[in-house]
Amino acid sequence: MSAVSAASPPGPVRLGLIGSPNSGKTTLFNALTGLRAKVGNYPGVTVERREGALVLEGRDARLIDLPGTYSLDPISPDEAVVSQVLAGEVEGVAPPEALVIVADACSLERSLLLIAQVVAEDRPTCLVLTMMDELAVRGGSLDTSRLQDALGIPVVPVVGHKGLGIRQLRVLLADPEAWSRPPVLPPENRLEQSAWIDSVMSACGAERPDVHATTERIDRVVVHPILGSLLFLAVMLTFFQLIFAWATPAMDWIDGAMGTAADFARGLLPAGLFADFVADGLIAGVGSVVIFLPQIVLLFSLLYLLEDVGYMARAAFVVDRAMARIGLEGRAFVALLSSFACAVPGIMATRTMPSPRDRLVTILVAPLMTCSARLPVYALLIAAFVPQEAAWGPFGMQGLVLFALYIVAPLTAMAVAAVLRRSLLPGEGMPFILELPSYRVPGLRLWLSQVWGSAWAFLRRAGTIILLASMVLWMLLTFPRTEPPANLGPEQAAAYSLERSAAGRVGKAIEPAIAPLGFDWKIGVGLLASLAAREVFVSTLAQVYATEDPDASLRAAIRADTNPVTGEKIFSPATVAALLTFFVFALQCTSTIATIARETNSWRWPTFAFGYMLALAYGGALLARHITLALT
Ligand SMILES: Nc1nc2c(ncn2[C@@H]2O[C@H](COP(=O)(O)OP(=O)(O)OP(=O)(O)O)[C@@H](O)[C@H]2O)c(=O)[nH]1
Ligand SMILES: [Mg+2]
Repeated sequence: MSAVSAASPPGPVRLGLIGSPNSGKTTLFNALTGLRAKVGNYPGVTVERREGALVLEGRDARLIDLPGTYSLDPISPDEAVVSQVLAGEVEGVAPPEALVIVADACSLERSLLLIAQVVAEDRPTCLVLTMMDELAVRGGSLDTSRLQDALGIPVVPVVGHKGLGIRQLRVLLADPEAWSRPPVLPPENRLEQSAWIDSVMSACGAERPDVHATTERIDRVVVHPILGSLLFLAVMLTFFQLIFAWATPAMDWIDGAMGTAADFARGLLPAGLFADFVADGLIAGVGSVVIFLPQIVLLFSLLYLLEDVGYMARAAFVVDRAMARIGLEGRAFVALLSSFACAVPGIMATRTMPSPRDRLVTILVAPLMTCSARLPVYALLIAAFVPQEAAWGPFGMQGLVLFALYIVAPLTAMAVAAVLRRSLLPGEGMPFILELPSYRVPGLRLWLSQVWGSAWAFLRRAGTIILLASMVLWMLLTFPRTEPPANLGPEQAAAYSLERSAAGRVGKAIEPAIAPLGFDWKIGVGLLASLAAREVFVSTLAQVYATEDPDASLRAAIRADTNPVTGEKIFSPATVAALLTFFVFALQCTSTIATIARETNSWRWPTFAFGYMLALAYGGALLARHITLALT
């Protein structure tokens, strides 16, 4: 155990991780701290500083994970974070005392410029070489002790995702005061730096690795102009098929369990308002959303698998080529792809974009991407109203509709981006400079922990925002209480009281505005509630229908609901089409609105985004309704 020397500053030693994008910094950060920061096989995953506490050989330390950067001269907001943290310009954040450079051993030469700049900072610095496994597979080699001599700083080889070399690294990191320092600092002028780089490369006797043969072979198909696009479509189609095909049994099971829980609560509690609150308010509300856990888990399992393998970066490449005329650069597609999970990290991922205008356009269209909060709404309506039979070869109708909903949104986003480019935010698109990573066999542990993280985030939302919304809505749907006339049957009596509740009255009040879309006041209440978060639409409908008939499943209840005056089905094909379209386009998400406000530093842009998306949603829903009416 190394003793803390008297000269070392008080408090934990601060270590900063610096390196090129996709070099494995966050993987190391997670391995050293035991945290679960987001890792992915494409450049630009980390866009913010993240700190973690750890104990190194008995000494307290703090490790700072930083966004990837090719040099210390920042060209984009995420890269600027690195220079700001180094210079101690971030308020309340002490600069790191020692720097840990992380470099991909397979592309050491391309990291040497950054290494030269960081070493020239003249702080204790060490170098961690990641991807040593890949270097060996690709027939390259590197003499780390000669590299250490050439650089004058300690060098540790690791295989980050497997934890190899981490123990030695911990020992080294515990004592930065003892790290060797170069006798002469690397040059600061670019020209001399390139002479310096050559000398380091020859001094360490590096055998440059061959191109990753498997990657090259696979990419001949995957990024091929025609085959690549076809493959992309096939991958996406299969993706949505699986989400329906595999999730159903687990969903039915959860559905049953929720029903049992509600019955159990009713049996336990004395009949009355409180029992209604627990069964129809809490269990029906939260349960109706939790049912979609299997689909969420499947969605993220497949998404992370594609991402970890390295396919997502290719998908961005293929889509970018197909959309070359839009005027958005490749990094925008990476941000838009992550918006498929959730627009909030997607919008934050735009920090990798150097051009402020490109970045703004991307932020404004990112909420159109089909985020996972839409999935419960789509899945409910599709499961209830789209027949299950096979429609097109192996592809079922339900999966196809889901695929269509997922694909319409990005196409619209491209169109909106093109319009913004030609009107409010003109400018030339930047060239595509996304570096395609090697294909990698993803680690099971990483994959499971990513999926678990997302599943947990979904459950946490259900336990917080959805639970809160369910409580508030139950009150609004229950009070003020109006006694129904005695001659009504139980179901009509419930409907009578519901219509006269606070929520019912608001729904009735907005009914004229949404009637052209075929929506009644119940859907109106759901739409208003969904402004907080999209899934709340599902929990609200569940509560509305549970009040009328606690025994029917939500799916069955919305199928059966009819207009009391005309006797027509409320959820007619035209209404369902309009409703799905509305959810494709509307910006019903307070977190996204807040994130846009924060990232653009104004309320103008979130207002603009909300407005144009509402216009698209209303117009699109109206169109969808009339097309469906004409067809049926
Ligand atoms: N084969 C191999 N893969 C690794 C190693 N270390 C990390 N990876 C993988 O490399 C990819 C990138 O890892 P990250 O830790 O996200 O890289 P990063 O440097 O934080 O990337 P940015 O945040 O985008 O700058 C992931 O798919 C990791 O699983 C390693 O030593 N060997
Ligand atoms: Mg990272």
